[in-house]
Amino acid sequence: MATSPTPTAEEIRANSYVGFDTITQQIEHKLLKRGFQFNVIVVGQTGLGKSTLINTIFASHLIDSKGRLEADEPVRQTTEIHPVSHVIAENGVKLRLNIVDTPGYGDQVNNENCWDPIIKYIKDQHSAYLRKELTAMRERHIQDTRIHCCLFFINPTGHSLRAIDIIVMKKLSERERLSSRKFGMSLYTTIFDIRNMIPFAVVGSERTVIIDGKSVRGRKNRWGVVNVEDERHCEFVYLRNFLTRTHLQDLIETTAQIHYEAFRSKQLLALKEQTNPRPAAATSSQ
Ligand SMILES: Nc1nc2c(ncn2[C@@H]2O[C@H](COP(=O)(O)OP(=O)(O)O)[C@@H](O)[C@H]2O)c(=O)[nH]1
Ligand SMILES: [Mg+2]
Repeated sequence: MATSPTPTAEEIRANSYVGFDTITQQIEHKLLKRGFQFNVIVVGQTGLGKSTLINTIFASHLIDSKGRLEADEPVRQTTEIHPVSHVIAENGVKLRLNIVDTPGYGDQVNNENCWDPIIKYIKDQHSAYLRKELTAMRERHIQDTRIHCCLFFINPTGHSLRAIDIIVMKKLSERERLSSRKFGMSLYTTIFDIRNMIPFAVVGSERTVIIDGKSVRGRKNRWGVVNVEDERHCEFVYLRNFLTRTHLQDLIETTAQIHYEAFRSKQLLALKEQTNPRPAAATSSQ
């Protein structure tokens, strides 16, 4: 908890303590009451360890290997994109997670256009937010389903990337390029260090193993044991720390202030154009 400096005895005695220094505590109180929202989409072939990694990052069993929230939920056979919601808490801080699985992505022989539902899903969340924002009696706090982060899984074959992965990564980053050109790169500068590390070579596990007498999350294999949280074994810690400990707020803010803002202004300008078309002469002079 942030603490504001307590007034000194002298300040109180002189009756000069006003108390506006408590505004930071007031803000914190309000934020804690509301909680935070973080929306992640995971993209990658079945069996690459998407569900396991999400559960490892948030140290909770949020999704099972079938992409279900509860074990008694029917197994989804379709390739429909379906978010699961979960509230986790740490030291009084509530985090509502929306995890969007993309079942079946890249599993087919013919994967043409398999990225369309993913791109559409991301765009639809922005449209839904804009619609809610534009109603006359809008809610004070609009429920946010806009995707803050996309975890893209690549098969660690050691061979080059699959053509489909390159296409999809390009499609996903087109949105980013578009908006950063318009709004400047300032918000991104902080993440350049991490960009040099991408892709992360990570191991996920929900099981614990004993290493040097300590119980850690890890995996046993033919060659020994992997401690997920040991930087000498894999890069899980770098990814987890980036997502939760250093850039959670930055990812949320970048989505709202850069990606959504670009989407919003484009939509509103198009709407204005529709309702109030420019005279032909002005258009042709462009
Ligand atoms: N060796 C290894 N196996 C993993 C790893 N992550 C998950 N698995 C295993 O791979 C299988 C598929 O994992 P799952 O998380 O369901 O993959 P998803 O289909 O991409 O969601 C399961 O048997 C996991 O235990 C990993 O980092 N290393
Ligand atoms: Mg899964």
